Amino acid sequence: MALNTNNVSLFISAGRPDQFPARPTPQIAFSGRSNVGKSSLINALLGRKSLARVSATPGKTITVNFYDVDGALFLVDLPGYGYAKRTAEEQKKWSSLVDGYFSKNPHIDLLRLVVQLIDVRVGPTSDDNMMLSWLCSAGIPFVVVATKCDKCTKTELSQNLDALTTHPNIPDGTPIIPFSSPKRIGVRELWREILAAASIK
Ligand SMILES: Nc1nc2c(ncn2[C@@H]2O[C@H](COP(=O)(O)OP(=O)(O)OP(=O)(O)O)[C@@H](O)[C@H]2O)c(=O)[nH]1
Ligand SMILES: [Mg+2]
Repeated sequence: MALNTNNVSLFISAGRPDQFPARPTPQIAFSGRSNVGKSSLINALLGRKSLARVSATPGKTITVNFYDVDGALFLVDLPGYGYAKRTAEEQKKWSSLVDGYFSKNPHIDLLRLVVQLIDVRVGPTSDDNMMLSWLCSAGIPFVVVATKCDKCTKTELSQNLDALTTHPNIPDGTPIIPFSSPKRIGVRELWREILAAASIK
């Protein structure tokens, strides 16, 4: 691939929409419930152990993190939803930041793909369903990544992937990529989707 994925840094950890980068660089956003494995997946994609912070206590960092890959791509780690122990104040901050990502991002025109993570053992939660139907109605291109597939037996995995394929909120033809961060399953397939969406050869 033409992209040097070793040349990567945290561009900004934005706590407010006015901190989103003005630089016109294609963006790939990662969405999912808290603890689904977004930060781990970004580390796996970039072959790093701890570039994106992986938290034992979920949902505590409420920021939108922009990782700059070789000056050509931003990987955007959105704060996870569905974290029950959030205070009302934290929940408000979460909503305004995630809404802000889509409505106040100066380069939302450069959002090429949303990578929607779903825990393959759990299947889509009600929050996941809300996100999926919103992505469909907003016409934002997305792929589904089925995370933590190392925690399933082969039979469970194939049943759960089938259930995703036929899920009413996941349109026919949506790529569904089984993924495991520790085992690096799906890394290549996901990069292929990302590079194609960002038109990077
Ligand atoms: N077995 C297994 N564990 C995983 C996988 N991905 C993430 N985890 C674990 O799940 C927990 C949460 O992972 P994170 O990557 O921090 O999840 P997150 O979606 O970024 O969570 P928030 O930042 O709170 O929204 C950590 O304990 C990870 O080690 C995976 O593919 N397989
Ligand atoms: Mg995270």
